Amino acid sequence: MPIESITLHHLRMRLKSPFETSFGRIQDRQCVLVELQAEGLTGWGECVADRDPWYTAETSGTALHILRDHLCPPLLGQPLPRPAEFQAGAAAIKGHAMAKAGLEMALWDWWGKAEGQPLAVMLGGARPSVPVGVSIGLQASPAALLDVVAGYLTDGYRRVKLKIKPGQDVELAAAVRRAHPDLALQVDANSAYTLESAAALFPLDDLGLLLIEQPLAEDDLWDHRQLQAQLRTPICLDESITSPRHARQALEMRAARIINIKAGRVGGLAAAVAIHDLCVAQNVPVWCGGMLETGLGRASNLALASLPGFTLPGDISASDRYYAEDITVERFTLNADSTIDVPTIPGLGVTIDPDALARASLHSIHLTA
Ligand code: OSB
Ligand code: MG
Repeated sequence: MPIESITLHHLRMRLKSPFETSFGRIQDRQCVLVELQAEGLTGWGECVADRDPWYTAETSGTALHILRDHLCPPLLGQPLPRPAEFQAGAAAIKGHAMAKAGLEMALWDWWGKAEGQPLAVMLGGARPSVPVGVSIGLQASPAALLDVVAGYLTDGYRRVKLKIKPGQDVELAAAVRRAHPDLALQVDANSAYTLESAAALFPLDDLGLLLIEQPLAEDDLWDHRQLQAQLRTPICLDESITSPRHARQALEMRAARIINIKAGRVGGLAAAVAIHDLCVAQNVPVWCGGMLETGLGRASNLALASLPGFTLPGDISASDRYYAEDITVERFTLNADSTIDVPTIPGLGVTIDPDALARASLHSIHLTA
């Protein structure tokens, strides 16, 4: 079943409201969709690299380059590989986890459709719905933040994550804690502190947080170990965990007690499942992070989060939290118990709306055998 073509769609999606983190503020989200054609079936994948190299080094531009010039050419005209075969072939290419993950996702989708298997089942998922929370960006003032939190609680979210950065941290978390004494609450610094400046975070230990996500630099496992030794609240690593090997080493080092798993950051769903399995074996809780995905990546995240070790709520909010117009026909909605249903249709279980795709598309690259 040779691959006839691969189309790369470079998208720009308008967020309903700006999203601000310690690394910057965005109003539009870019991503690259991978559309793979073989044997009359189409596999779709989402590469979560954004326009700017702020979260990690990859960008939509580097992903387009690596996909077009390195990852796709060996596949064109060849039999469609299993995800594991593709990863073995791509292992020679250093880095570019998000580019690899986007193409791998399209392979999972294609094989799921070909074999009548929903992605969740292929990955070993067990649950029909998964607990979710909402990730709230930095706001103009503490009062504005309290309003936004109250709005999401009214929507039904029972777990809230606050973005923090130096100068906008303890005061914000304390204000939300005072207003909501029993709320499942956590913070994410996106690597904005150093071991020295992180002393400002010690008062967070008295706020009963679920976790403190990625306080220090992404390549700073050792200093996370030093910081964790001084905090009762678990540190959760996001940016720092780029492979199953790093996950193992971080746990051995006690650099964190919880891991945020994102398939894009670790090079694909296969590596994400491997990290899940490693953490389950060591009794380390994991949860599924988010990258402001379209409906396509959201479907993938829901399938991944249905694995049994994902015991903490994921950053997988309902579709209406993100985009005025998504590119999938299906929309994900929040259940009354702060869960979202896992798709049950073969593959990712979602369909692309061609008109919405065209409206979001900046340009596309069509590769043929
Ligand atoms: O650090 O978890 C993060 C979004 C983009 C890049 C990095 C992060 C995030 C989020 C949003 O926190 C999570 C979501 O998709 O709702
Ligand atoms: Mg994070």
